[in-house]
Amino acid sequence: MKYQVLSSIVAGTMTLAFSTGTQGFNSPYHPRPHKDYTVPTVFQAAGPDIASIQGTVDRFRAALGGVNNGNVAGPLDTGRREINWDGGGSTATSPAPTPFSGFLVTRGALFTTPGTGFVQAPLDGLVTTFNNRDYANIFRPFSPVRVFAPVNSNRTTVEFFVPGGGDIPAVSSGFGAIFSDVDEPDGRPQHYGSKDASTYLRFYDAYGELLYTSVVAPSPGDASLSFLGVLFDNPKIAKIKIVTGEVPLGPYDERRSDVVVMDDFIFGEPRLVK
Ligand SMILES: [Ca+2]
Ligand SMILES: [Ca+2]
Ligand SMILES: [Ca+2]
Repeated sequence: MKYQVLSSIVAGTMTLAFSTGTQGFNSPYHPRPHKDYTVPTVFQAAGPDIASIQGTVDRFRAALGGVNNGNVAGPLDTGRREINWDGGGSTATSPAPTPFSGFLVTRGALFTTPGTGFVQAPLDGLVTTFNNRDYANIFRPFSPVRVFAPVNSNRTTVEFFVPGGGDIPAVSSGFGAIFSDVDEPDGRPQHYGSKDASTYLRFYDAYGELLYTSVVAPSPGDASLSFLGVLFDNPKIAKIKIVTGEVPLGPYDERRSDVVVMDDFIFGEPRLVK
């Protein structure tokens, strides 16, 4: 036993000695790249209806790559993927577990939440799922008729994989999402009751380093729509953490808290980590 401990210390020392001056020599790990921070391009819009964000959404699509790769297996070098949560015209209320792998193979995205799962639903399905009649009026889909939300949480994590299967981790150049009824902050001075932003996204690279954080712009009133898209100069986003609203959806009055749901996710083709 004693001998084993000693020999492992010696082995460790020798490894260190060899490493000096031969950076990365025989390393089983990819060396972390030097900081090559570039400011991403941010696309954002908010307003009372679809028309208020449509132009910005379309400009983000074009910037990601004109072609929607649909369910084509990767790896592909160009284009984008989209998830509209509409199930090809479904009006069903569809609960999903966490991790939610329903789009892992077809689009290359895996979703997790600290909550109990997710739901894809039309507005009346939100009413029944969360036992809140207000939800028929305070939200609006961007792509009809279903929206997307975590259950028993306001947090969603997106991770990219190469579309086509095999669970191969991937990175994307950009990610955008549509949100309904982001109310805060409301733009008034703090002492008039404005609050912090309720809805924001954090972007991480393949090494777990935080790349960028941005809040989602609010719009006053009911059933507003907001869009936030963030585009980097090359594929580097491995994961996005999304916080939607101040509290999870549930049977409370939304006048007390800002509650938010999601619609379309639009992202650059998930590509192999280099
Ligand atoms: Ca939709
Ligand atoms: Ca509202
Ligand atoms: Ca709200």
